[in-house]
Amino acid sequence: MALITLLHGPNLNLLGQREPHIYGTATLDDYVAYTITAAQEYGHEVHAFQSNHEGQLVDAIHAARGASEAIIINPGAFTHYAWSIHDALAAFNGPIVEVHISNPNAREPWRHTSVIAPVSTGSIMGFGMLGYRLAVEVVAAKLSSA
Ligand code: CA2
Repeated sequence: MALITLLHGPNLNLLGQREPHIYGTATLDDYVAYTITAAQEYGHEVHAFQSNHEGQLVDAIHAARGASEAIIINPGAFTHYAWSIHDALAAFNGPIVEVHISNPNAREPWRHTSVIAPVSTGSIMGFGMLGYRLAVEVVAAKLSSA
């Protein structure tokens, strides 16, 4: 059994309340429950946290060091400019999966840059909630081969 830290960044607490044409109608609780269910299929546990504040996400990544085996993170708009999150993730030992509900590369040019991608094991984007299951599968495979 491994502990996976699941992190969500700013505005993702509004999922299901606005912009359903982009993000669908599922709520953040739905995403978390779905990820927990997927992780349980591999015998893994999920600790989920969402914040609208960059420093709180940095703190959560620090807390995951030595406590969690893997991180799945949707940093929201912090993806595109939050170097403090990049640096915190760089100090984490274990698989890191960057996940996005939409495909930022198919949207505005400013979303095409991810400062998280260089310190991630890999990125999954554009597959909605399914992306979270794919992230769990990646983590499970990486941990079982570690
Ligand atoms: O597609 C994703 O998962 C994103 O990380 C979502 C971020 C966006 O800034 C990234 O470029 C891509 C935005 C999350 C905002 O979520 C809302 C959800 C409902 C209503 C309003 C905002």
